[in-house]
Amino acid sequence: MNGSHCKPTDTPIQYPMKKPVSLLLLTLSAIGAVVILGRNDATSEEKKDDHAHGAAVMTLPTGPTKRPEDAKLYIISPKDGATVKQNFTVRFGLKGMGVAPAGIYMSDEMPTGHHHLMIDSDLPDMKLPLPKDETHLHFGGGQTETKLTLTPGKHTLQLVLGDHAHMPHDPPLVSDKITITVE
Ligand SMILES: [Cu+2]
Repeated sequence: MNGSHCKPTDTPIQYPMKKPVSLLLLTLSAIGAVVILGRNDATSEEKKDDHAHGAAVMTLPTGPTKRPEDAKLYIISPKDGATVKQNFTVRFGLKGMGVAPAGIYMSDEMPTGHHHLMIDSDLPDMKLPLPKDETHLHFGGGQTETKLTLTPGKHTLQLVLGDHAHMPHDPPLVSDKITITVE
């Protein structure tokens, strides 16, 4: 195992930066609704969103965000056991819920979240906001894929969905952990 030297490159993580996020298309597959939001950034501190078309004032829940029992989180690619080049793309799959940027809470009826990728890591405490470091990547802009560069050898990847406040849902929605070989 060679887990200490992994680092993402080209990762379009939005939240530490103040650059504009253009229109995000949120396909809420559970409901079949399509909602278009424009946001300037994706920080959870942001209280209001001048560009949210037709969105009412959001009342954020205080406890963990409920999610549908039958929602599914999975890594589309690479496949478990795959061999990949040092630079490769990871594609995130989510069924039964929508993807929304960090800071966005739609409603109890419209559960959403954003992706978190655990690299060579065990699951963190599911009752706390997900950690943020080079092995716990947040995709607070609502991204559904990323490019990674990892050192040659075996690595594990696992997704955890987080809510508007980077908290795992109730119950937590976690993908299978896959093992890949970087050549
Ligand atoms: Cu997050």
